[in-house]
Amino acid sequence: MTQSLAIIEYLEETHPQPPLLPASAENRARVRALAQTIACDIHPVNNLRILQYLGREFGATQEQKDAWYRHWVEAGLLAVEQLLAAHPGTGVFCHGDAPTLADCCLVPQIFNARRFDCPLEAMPTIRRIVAACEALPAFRNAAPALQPDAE
Ligand SMILES: N[C@@H](CCC(=O)N[C@@H](CS)C(=O)NCC(=O)O)C(=O)O
Repeated sequence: MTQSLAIIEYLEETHPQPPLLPASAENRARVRALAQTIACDIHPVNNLRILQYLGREFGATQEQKDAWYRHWVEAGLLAVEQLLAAHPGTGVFCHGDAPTLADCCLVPQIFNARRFDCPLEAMPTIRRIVAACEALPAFRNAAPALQPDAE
């Protein structure tokens, strides 16, 4: 099984409780849009193979690769911040007061942003939501370092 979003949707279908998608089609569209903004717009251009290609094919230095990473992550996360801050559906979490598919995508992207020292000061809503997620054992136990294959 491949692709994070497909895997999460599979888990949602096979383990419907607690739900990671809201009850109404409109709200599901919002949650999926948030998740896809992260998984499809932000994540791919910052993946390791892209950064390695920039170095290998164009001679980009580490500093230039870091600048690339920060530019695209910051631009993408600022868009997510706007989607969250401006919407009445945002609650303790990205949508409402229980975690959804959107939070499942946001938390690892922020883990990655911290790893690359990407500034998050301009994203207060994201920081608040991620703190709420990180207070939950389910998110804490999913930290990369705690996985059996962590290097
Ligand atoms: N679109 C894929 C992306 C998977 C992916 O790229 N995973 C990262 C780790 S989070 C990876 O394998 N990076 C290594 C690389 O870029 O070569 C998904 O959502 O599952």
